[in-house]
Amino acid sequence: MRHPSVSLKPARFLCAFLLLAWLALLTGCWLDGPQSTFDVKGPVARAQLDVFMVTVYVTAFIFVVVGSVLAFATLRFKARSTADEQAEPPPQSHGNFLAEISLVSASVLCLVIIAFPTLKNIWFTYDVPEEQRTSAYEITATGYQWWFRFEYPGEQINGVGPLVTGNELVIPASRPVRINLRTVDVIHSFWVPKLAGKVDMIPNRANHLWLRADEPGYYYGQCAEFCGDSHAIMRFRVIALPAQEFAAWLANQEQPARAVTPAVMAAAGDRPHAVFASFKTAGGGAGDALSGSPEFDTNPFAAWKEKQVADPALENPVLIAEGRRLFQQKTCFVCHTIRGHEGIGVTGPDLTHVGARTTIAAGTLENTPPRMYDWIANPNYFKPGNKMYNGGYTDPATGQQLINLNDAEVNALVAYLQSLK
Ligand code: HEC
Ligand SMILES: [Cu+2]
Repeated sequence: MRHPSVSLKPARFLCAFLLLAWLALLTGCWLDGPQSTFDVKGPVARAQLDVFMVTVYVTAFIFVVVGSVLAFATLRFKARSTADEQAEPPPQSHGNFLAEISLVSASVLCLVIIAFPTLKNIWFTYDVPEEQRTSAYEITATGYQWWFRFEYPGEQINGVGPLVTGNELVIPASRPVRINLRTVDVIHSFWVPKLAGKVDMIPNRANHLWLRADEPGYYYGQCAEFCGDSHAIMRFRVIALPAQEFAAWLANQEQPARAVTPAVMAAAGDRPHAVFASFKTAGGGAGDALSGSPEFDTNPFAAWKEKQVADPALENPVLIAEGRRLFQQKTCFVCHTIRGHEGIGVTGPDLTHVGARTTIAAGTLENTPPRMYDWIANPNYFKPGNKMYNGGYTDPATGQQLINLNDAEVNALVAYLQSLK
């Protein structure tokens, strides 16, 4: 006897699958991930979703109509007996003016229905609407293989130039933000699915986009144009803050890097080094797994807020001072800027306030001491081919380590960088 499921026709499987997929879509269980374009949080993303949905409705309508006619014809006119099969085909005709005109008009109508919102939203998403332009905040985002640099042309720091940060873009909420898009190397693409996107960052071309976050929050961004080895983990975050908190954040960022002064050292007294025994994880420096997305204990926005404040009780000034010294000695400073301290490099992310970020390595790892340890000990494990690795760590040809760091040194560097709030 045949097993009942064997007799199920493939068509039935297909139907069942489509039905389940449709149910899943309807109940929304696939649609609220951190990078979902269906869970929109701003007017630009909403306009893009609207165009998408209009297209979905129109094409779904076409699918149902054409599908029904096809199903009807297939069932109604199928051969029911051998006689049917052997019979002459019915008289053939060619061309029916009425049918053709109606089909052409119906298609044109469908396209017009799609074209109206599409054209309207192309204008809308292109630039900040005229009436909001004066209140728009301007930022320049630059793509690097494989991280993002953010510059605030409106915030000039005396004798330095505009404020620069890396990988975490902090913006004012409920206010249009106009983002200039640049790249220093290949084509990248700037995409924050819940807010807006995506627009390419093209060499020698001044692109831009605009977005607005309806509410304060923590949003996920991603490079959306294949750009080499670590393209898939070229991520970033957007943190939207209420006006006052944004102003406070700017004021803090404009400060030079936090220095653990002798006064702080005195206050700390003779705290034992043991508290900071090692940031090294059991995995052995390289981490146990390629952590795809950082998991926060709390929600990421709360985690971000916690990161903004230093807790001197958890800091070891001696270790921090040692880390600052090593940052020069191990040549980290040639690629990274730490404004006010020794770092002056521009080929890597600005680290002036790196301790206040929730992620490192362009949104790849959560910014905790153990994860930072893992990153500094072996950056190429997490981001194959990254420029910190190739430029500063290991000779790609021979595999020989160019900067040798032992555990104690990595610990000190981590303590130092984490103190930069
Ligand atoms: C040859 C240039 C170069 C040198 C030298 C270098 N780095 Fe980097 N560093 C980079 C680049 C490029 C990145 C970005 C990597 C990425 O995310 O693709 C980076 C990323 C980082 C990050 C993560 C920052 C963030 O916000 O994502 C930290 C922390 C860091 N480096 C620390 C160090 C330390 C400590 C040293 C010295 C031991 C060092 N770097 C030496 C180029 C360099
Ligand atoms: Cu990219």
